[in-house]
Amino acid sequence: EQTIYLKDYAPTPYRIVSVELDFRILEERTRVRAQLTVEPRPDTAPGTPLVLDGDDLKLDSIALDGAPLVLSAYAADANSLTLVEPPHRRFVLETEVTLEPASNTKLMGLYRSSGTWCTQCEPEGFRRITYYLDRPDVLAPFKVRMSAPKALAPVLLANGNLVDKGELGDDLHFAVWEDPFLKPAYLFALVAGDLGSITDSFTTMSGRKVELGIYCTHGKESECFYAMDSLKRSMAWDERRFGREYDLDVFNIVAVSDFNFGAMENKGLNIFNDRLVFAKPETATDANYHGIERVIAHEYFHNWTGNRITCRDWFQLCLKEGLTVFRDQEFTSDERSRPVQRIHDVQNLRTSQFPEDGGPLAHPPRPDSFREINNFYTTTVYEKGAEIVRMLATLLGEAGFRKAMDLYFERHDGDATTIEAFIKVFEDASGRDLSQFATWYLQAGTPQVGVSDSYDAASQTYTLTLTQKVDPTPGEPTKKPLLIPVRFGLIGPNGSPVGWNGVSGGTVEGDLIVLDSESVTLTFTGVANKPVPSLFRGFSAPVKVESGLSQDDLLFLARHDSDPFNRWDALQSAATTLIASAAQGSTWSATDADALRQALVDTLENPDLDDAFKAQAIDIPAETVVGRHIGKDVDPDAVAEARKALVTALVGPIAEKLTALYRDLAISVPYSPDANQAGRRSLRNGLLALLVAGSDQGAGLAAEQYSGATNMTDRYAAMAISARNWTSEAPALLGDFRTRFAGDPLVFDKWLTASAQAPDGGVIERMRATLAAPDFPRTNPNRLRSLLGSFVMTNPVQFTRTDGLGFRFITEAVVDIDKVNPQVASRILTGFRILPTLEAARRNAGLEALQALKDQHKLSRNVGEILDRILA
Ligand code: HT7
Ligand code: ZN
Repeated sequence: EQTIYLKDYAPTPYRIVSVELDFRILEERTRVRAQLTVEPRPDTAPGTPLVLDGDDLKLDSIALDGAPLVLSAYAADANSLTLVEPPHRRFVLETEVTLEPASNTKLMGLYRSSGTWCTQCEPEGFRRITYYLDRPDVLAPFKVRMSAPKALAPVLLANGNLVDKGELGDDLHFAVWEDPFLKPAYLFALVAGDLGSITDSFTTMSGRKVELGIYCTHGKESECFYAMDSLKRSMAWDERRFGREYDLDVFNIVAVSDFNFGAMENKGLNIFNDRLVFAKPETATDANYHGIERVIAHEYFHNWTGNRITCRDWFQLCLKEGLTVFRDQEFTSDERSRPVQRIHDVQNLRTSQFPEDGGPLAHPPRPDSFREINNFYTTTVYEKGAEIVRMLATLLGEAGFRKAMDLYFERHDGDATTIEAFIKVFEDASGRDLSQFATWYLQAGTPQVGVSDSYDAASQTYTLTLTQKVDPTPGEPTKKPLLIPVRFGLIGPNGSPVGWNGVSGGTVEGDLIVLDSESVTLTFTGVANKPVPSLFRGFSAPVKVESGLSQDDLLFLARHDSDPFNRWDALQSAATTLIASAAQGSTWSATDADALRQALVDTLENPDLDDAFKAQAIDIPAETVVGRHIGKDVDPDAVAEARKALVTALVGPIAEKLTALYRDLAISVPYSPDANQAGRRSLRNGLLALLVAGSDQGAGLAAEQYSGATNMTDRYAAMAISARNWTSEAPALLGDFRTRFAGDPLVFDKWLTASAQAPDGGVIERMRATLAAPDFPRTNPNRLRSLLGSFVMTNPVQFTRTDGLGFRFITEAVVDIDKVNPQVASRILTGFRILPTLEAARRNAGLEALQALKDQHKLSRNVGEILDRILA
């Protein structure tokens, strides 16, 4: 199968001057007529063929400048349309194709979701709608006319501004939308359906009024207000923080039930997975509200970082995605709590990106080859991409970063550009040489930073050595040293900061060490007392630190570090180390457990810390995080057992205290999704998780909370914690939840997720039965991911069973799903990236299941690529 290489990039020989599309939508089929005004580029040789992309298309008719083309002038098949010898001047190419959106289960191109016609074009869906130069560096203005039966589709939407609408005969009507901004085809969107809506408006900083609309299934309008509020706050924030104003008169969002991803930033017409729009307290959790706010912001921010400035080719994906994730993280940090958001984002990075970067699917944030671009919408491109932008912000400082971003918007507005151009902007704005820094984009793998230090009391000299190394990753046997910003502080014996007079041996800029070679030794003079170093404050770089700190030093940092991130991290490291060593055969001492317990109690009782932070601090690292820390020959049963034993040891002596605290944290006022209330609930549910895993009374408390809950956050937490610990009440709670919310698909997802996390031996049989039920919606990505995605990613005990049952359950499901929706199938299969970390029996059982999948089935390019990379 064909591999595509970045080095082969060349501009198209023809440019598309403008696009006019006419969609005639009828119940059974949609006819698409495209009029493309095309011209050769100045350096294109006469006679150069024009090759347009297609995918699963059948050409009905073709004309050039109004005259039908003779057969010898073109060649068309499902995947391309070639004009053999186009005129060497501007011309209009007109094509017609017929689509059957209802049978488009891949959910790319034009498809129907619960009756609504909608599109998904990123990255290569537009070629499933019409023959086109379907690549991000081909920018054109689009005018779209659409007609449809009024009864089926009273709402007709596309990008840009509505310029005409009216009635046609036969109960049809039409609308014409025009987008004045040049855009790549991946930002095209169209929606036609019978939808309800809510409307609002936003006045921009220059005083323009923008009409805002959110469209949804009838009856769901009242669940869209949090999304609307998030949108307005995003628009205001982008003006305040980045000086970016919205540019069209309309901004519409449409919620659909069948969607391959979270949402899509189509120009002026964002399309959303409905799980990221709908919210009401009885059915949505605080985490859902948080997710809605974040993704609404993310897609809105793409208007500048993605749409106005887009990518030259798909290798540059993290140009828009990494930067936009950074922007949405900053938005949430400003709207809620910065330290809590940072911990949240780092937890996410460590549970998803680090495993990707350390396994068979590792790739650089800016890859240089792929077989299937859909497989590269990864946590490395998104979340590591955001960390790289964050490091730039750290290196340049707030003002320097803003200056560089201003230059980026000024210099590249209207461009389809590259990572190199982005870095160049930062070099020009700051005067810094960022050539070594750019390696972060080009090299895979998580750097490991080693730390050693010594203190000489006589000379009051403190010496700190930092080393870096990156293990080989697929296709990259040797690694270059990176430029790593280390934000740091030195802490004295009484917990206050320790100063120094001078430092030599490396670059220190204020509170930042610039680690730019394999080893740097810094000598600090005038250091009055032996300090404990607090390194990578705020997680200033996406690295793993081998701090060499003792449990005592870690717990000292947990109490005294002025940096909240490092306080949290110190507790996590202390707990991870204890669980990992127990899982590998040693046991912790009673003193270690006592000290960690005391640190947890001190954190809980500290009046200066907020509830959301405390919740994160008492969250004992998940089995998957500990497994990753161990790194190889992992036995998930042993990890689970060690984790359970540690929680029991920690909780036992303080169960009464924790229960009292749990009870005190009950909220008596009506539900609000705000950060304060959500923080209080998360702390209370964090305590519940400890009590259920580590005490006898926990299971009963969870059951009590479940039945008394007045909101979904508390009800879901009680059920999910019970399921994860497989308490004797868990089956009844799951059963009640399923019937109580029967008929609500987004709540069904929650049931599927919690069910898949049960660690008992019966979970696979139960999941099989769920999947086999005749009414299980087999084509809906949310349902499939909630069940299978959460099983592979968060239930290592059952997924990696030595008898191979968990692995085979997934490969069998992947075969079925692949026939319907290859994108969903390949994403589920990525769960097998864990194999190299497992002990031999499990690893071999997993490899056997994968080999059988490869040998016995014809697979899509999506699944084939992931499979080959894991098996390589
Ligand atoms: N830029 C969007 C990516 C996306 C997508 C990718 C593949 C298949 C379907 C998709 N839907 C949306 C979303 C984003 O990052 O904002
Ligand atoms: Zn994005």
